[in-house]
Amino acid sequence: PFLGSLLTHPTFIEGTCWTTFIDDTPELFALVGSQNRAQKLLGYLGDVAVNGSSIKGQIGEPKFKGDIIMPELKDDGGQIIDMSEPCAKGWKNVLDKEGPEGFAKAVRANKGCLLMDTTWRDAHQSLLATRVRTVDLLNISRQTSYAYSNAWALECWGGATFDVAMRFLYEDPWDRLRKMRRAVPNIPFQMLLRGANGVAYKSLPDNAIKHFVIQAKRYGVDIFRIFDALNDIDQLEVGIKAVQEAGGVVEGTVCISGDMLNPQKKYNLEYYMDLIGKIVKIGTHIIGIKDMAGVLKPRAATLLIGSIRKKYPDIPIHVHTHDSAGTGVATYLACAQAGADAVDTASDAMSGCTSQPSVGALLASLEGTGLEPGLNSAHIRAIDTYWAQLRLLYSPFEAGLTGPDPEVYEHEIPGGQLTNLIFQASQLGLGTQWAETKKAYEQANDLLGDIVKVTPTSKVVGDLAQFMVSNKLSYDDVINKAKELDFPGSVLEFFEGLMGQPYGGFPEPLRSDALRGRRKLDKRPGLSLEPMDLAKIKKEINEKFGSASECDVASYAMYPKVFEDYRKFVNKYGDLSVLPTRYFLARPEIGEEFNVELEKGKVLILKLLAIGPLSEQTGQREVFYEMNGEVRQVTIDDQN
Ligand code: 3PY
Ligand code: ZN
Repeated sequence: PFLGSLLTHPTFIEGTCWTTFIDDTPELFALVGSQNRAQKLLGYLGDVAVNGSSIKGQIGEPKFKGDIIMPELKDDGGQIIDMSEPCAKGWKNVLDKEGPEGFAKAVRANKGCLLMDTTWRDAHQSLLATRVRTVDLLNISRQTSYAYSNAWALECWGGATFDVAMRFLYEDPWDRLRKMRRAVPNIPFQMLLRGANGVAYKSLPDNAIKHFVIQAKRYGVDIFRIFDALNDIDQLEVGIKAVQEAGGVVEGTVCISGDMLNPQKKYNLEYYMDLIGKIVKIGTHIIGIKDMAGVLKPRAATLLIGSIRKKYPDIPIHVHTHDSAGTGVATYLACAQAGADAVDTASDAMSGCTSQPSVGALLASLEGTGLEPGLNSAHIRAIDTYWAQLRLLYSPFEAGLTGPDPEVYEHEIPGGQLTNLIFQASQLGLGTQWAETKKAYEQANDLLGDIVKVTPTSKVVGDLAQFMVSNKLSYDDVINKAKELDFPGSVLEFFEGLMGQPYGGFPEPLRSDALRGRRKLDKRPGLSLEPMDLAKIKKEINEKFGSASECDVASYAMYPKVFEDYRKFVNKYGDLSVLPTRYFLARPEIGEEFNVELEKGKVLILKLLAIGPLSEQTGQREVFYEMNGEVRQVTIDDQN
């Protein structure tokens, strides 16, 4: 069947694009050894049956046990919409026809304030430790292509989703991108790119960033939100240039820090306008405003967006906030009224707190203002019934947030990190130290010179805060004992200049005292990094794992060890992205039947029959599964 599908594939017949054929059509190549896949899958299922899930960060089992009820969308006459094909209407058509400049023009000419849905990226990064799997995105993709057909974009890739996919979910992020793209052809896709860091935690050689962006554009990303965690323009420029060269839509982005209206704060209107001026000069199609902690209050938003709108009447403004303080909708309303072209929301059940503001709440708030986003509220609510079920399915990754935290105006912890820190504190049994950690975070930020805090600099501040709490160090202790303290690695990397240059410079004498003779970069790190030998990487991956695509090279360039571990896992257990999440995270009941569609048309019907007794000699157990009517058995090491 493999050779048959290959020889009759149109690309093969045309004889075009041979070099990218493996990347474009991995499913054909995945068929090789498909007989083996079922047995590998049984190995994973058997392991979960005996030892439970080993997914990092998972606490307990999913609260959702039943079958997910899929929403139907109805037209104005109450008829169920035929969704046998994805929706064809949407802003992606404008972009593909008119290019990035034409897209920007059309957006400026649009009267309403468009919405970007972040449910597929930032919302689950901020609420569920980035653990939502490809299968659960694809299952709702058809409905999403209809309900969000007039959306600015779906934010669905980049940020932490890239490494978490490989590291914790054993999935290929590129495979996810390709599959999403095929499933949703009509809505632009947006990703989050950390400037010169790509999707990693520190700077990479420029050629690695360019190579990464070329693959991302090629396999489905349209709009690139490019930021730098210190708003370092030299670092930003690397990302912007890479996207310009790849032909993507550039959303050059400014990160918001602190209260702009507080005269004591160093990040004020003048600072932001100056930075935006530099971004516009390098060349951006969109101006991105990234309020990663949710500290942009409505009045500040009116001033900032109003000023940008006035100075740059032709450039679309796209605003991103987190609802940590509970003020996100008020901020967006202010942004829309001051001239923002698009803002970011999440499906209601995946919104609020550290995530984006709720789409339903914003739609209601914009009603009758003349700034309506052009989405059908009933369809959006229908999609949300799916996400309400998914939220329960992923309950093992909840941080236990109970409500808004207006203290964010003081500690300024970004949404994604806030949930992470709460989660870590509760896992370490440090729940009571959470209030202390927040205070220490504020002090750590002051010690580091009041820096912009977002991946990766937010980790620097978080690591220093945890270091202070666990070693019982006060603000003054850190200053006075800096020459002897064994600072966390991330703090030293920041002081070395490996994350770029902070606005206003590094704090002295703390920097020198902490570094104690280590190097101090005063230019962007990429200038002193040798280009990566990407051809050599490809050859080595091929030798080690038997195949290597350009996407594999890009994954390896960002995360060599994570990529290798992922490939080893796949060699052992196969591609698990097709396994329903319930059985990925927990074992079924004895006798419970479920299906796994290995590839189109190849469905396995599985039933756990029994888990055998522990063998004293080997420390192993036999697990018995029924697979398409036949009894199969796997031997599993009991780790308990
Ligand atoms: C990321 O870099 O992953 C972020 O979400 C920053 O806000
Ligand atoms: Zn965010």
